[in-house]
Amino acid sequence: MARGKVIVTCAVTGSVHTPTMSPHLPVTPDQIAEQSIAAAEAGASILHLHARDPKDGRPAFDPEVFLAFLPRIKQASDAVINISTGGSSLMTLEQRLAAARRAQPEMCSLNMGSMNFALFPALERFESWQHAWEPELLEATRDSIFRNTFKDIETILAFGREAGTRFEFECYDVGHLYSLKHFLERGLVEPPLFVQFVFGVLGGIGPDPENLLHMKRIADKLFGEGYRFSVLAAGRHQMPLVTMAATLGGSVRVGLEDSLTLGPGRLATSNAEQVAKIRRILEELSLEVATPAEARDLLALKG
Ligand code: KMH
Ligand code: ZN
Repeated sequence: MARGKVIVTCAVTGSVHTPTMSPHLPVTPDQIAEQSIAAAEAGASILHLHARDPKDGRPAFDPEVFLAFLPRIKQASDAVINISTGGSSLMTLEQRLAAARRAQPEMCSLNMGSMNFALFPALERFESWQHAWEPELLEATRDSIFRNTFKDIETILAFGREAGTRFEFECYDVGHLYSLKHFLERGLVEPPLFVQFVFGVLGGIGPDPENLLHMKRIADKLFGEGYRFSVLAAGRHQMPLVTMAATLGGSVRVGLEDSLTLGPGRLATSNAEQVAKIRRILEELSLEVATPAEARDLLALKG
């Protein structure tokens, strides 16, 4: 029975970390494709994907950059492709949607509210940068908003209805669960919902175990049997909180988008290394990992 299985998502590169922070962060299409395929081979059944400018690793939205790696991943693996519509907080909504409109994937992320989304604390941790855009981007997040208005969310949902794309609903605080409930009541989203609880982004809910229990308690109340939760946590909180999620019956997201490390003071050398680690933990806990086919079935994806 797939119902009790854990869906492992790997978020391969994101737009939060920058090349100076880790030499292992994939940035070129080749690197993104290779690391995605290896993550799928290690046990990830969903690949959450962003693109980067191959020249300097800057977050990118051009669909052509996505198309330089998406077909390679699809050809080499059966994993579910999940394209970010969050992009980066410095992109417009249409920039964030451009690749999804073009590729019409099985799944996209959908961020459930507007918020501060700060990267600037990382400025203190590095003395020099490989590229001038890195400190500039981090500094810009001091005075920008990750904009996801109700109308923005409706626009992305309308895209999803047309494309047959379902969503990873990213909820960074308890209020975002109530916003999702609002869309459920309006009939604009349908169960089974895949709700990603996001912990540890500066501007969102903190990475405390009590917060995970509270998010789950409220989501259980709002969505009952009609949802499946997954957890991602930023930085060093990643493995402890996703492990807690799995023991509570949830799914997990790992990957270099969310954390560059494998453990304290140790950079992960690839996305696959993090997938392999959570897989070992899950197996030690006698929890089974869902295959891509089982994930499609559990989340009612178009396949
Ligand atoms: N970087 C994560 C905290 C998105 O791509 O839509 C959130 C994220 C957003 O994955
Ligand atoms: Zn993302």
